[in-house]
Amino acid sequence: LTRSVHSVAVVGAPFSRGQVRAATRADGTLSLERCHLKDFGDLSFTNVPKDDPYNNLVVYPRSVGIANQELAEVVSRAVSGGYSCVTMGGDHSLAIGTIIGHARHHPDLCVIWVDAHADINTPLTTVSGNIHGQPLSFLIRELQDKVPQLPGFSWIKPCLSPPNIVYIGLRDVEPAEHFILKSFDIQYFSMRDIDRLGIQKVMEQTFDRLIGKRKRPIHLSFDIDAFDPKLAPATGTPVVGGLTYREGLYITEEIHSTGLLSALDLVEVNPHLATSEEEAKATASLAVDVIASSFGQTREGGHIAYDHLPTPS
Ligand code: 5AB
Ligand code: MN
Ligand code: MN
Ligand code: MN
Repeated sequence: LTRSVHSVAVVGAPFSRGQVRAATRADGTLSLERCHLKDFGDLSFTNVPKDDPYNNLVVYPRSVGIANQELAEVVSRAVSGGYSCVTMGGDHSLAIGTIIGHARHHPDLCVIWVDAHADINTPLTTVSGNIHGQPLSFLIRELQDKVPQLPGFSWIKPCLSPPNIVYIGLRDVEPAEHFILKSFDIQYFSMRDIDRLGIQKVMEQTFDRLIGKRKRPIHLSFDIDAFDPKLAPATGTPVVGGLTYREGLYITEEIHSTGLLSALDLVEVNPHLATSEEEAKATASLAVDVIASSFGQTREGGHIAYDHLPTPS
């Protein structure tokens, strides 16, 4: 009987300046079977006053920059302390800080980005101006000659290369983003690819690409809007035609089975955008399922509490 125990750090990052509308941590409580949880609390971010848009377009650059700098510290502390680090967002701009913080301790990490969106606009290609649609552009080394330095971003050191990133779930990719994915040969499995291959082959090919040659730590950046909006309505940028519950949990079960998950972002859960209490609850509990499944909760059950059966007397 094996009882593998994970030490998991939980960081709340109720950060929302990477987009115009607010996003918050899903829910106060989280408990995971077979895991030692250490709550690192909710970070309180400083909103920089007079945080004027860059180019009259990109909103809150200084607030996003400083918040991510603080978050990177916390994540790198957690990971160096031997924890797998779960960050509950908050909008997806926080992946700038979590990935940089994670990479300080594990420079060889790879990223699985589960999302309806590619989040790889540069500050010069963004149409919305929201930084939650841009985080990957600041992280990829090979892209830096196309990325201007935003105020508040001078501390950032890009730490990813195209071969170490795989997307799953894409279905709303802007033209400039598509150009970037193609010209840098970044692998993605769109919803169309999932329809064609099935989620099992998608996960096989994901691992072939990322850890086939060499085992390395996995950073899973999971945007709840990857799921179909019927399942995850309480999010800022829902897109029809998303992952089913079963596809989503298959992804996290397979990632858990690698034994390589080292950090997880669960982002874009925003109870304020729910139109009813049920919608808010459904989205939050889906987020909890994603986290639990990433750390070993299985749909088939487990016999951890049983090592013998009761005998009739
Ligand atoms: B999310 C869009 N591509 O850049 C943009 O939710 C959407 O973190 C970004 O994936 C969605 O604003 C950001 C239109
Ligand atoms: Mn996203
Ligand atoms: Mn998204
Ligand atoms: Mn395990």
